[in-house]
Amino acid sequence: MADEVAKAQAAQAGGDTIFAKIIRKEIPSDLIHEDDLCVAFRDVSPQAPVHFLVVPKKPIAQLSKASPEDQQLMGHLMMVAKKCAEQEGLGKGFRLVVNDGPDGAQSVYHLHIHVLGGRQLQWPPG
Ligand code: TR5
Repeated sequence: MADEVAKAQAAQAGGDTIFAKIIRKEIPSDLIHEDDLCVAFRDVSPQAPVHFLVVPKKPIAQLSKASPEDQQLMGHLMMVAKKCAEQEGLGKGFRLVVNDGPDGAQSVYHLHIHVLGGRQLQWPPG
């Protein structure tokens, strides 16, 4: 089993996460964007030449737990992903990924959008 999938299956939902600590600047990250609602920082284990995460400051555990009041925030995250992708030179295209729950191989239970690019990505994913 791939490392990431094993990690995801062992992950527990709930509680303070590593991303909350990054948002509070208790641990360092390679930050590429911050505003009132979200941050974007480079993934510590990049799966493509460019791989960063867009993370809401609101601690929503996973997409399936988002509520109707989060609708605008969800749109904001997508627009920040697009803006940062432009800044990172991903003019030829990129991919957004949101892993949700054990079957989705989610390992950190603080909602985040992966943005991957800088090489030809394959389809379908595993
Ligand atoms: O599997 P999901 O979708 O939950 O993605 C979690 C992502 O967080 C993975 O791609 C990890 O590589 C990434 N990650 C994990 C940590 C971390 C990080 N990205 C940046 N900085 C990190 N720190 C400081 N610590 C981590 N444990």
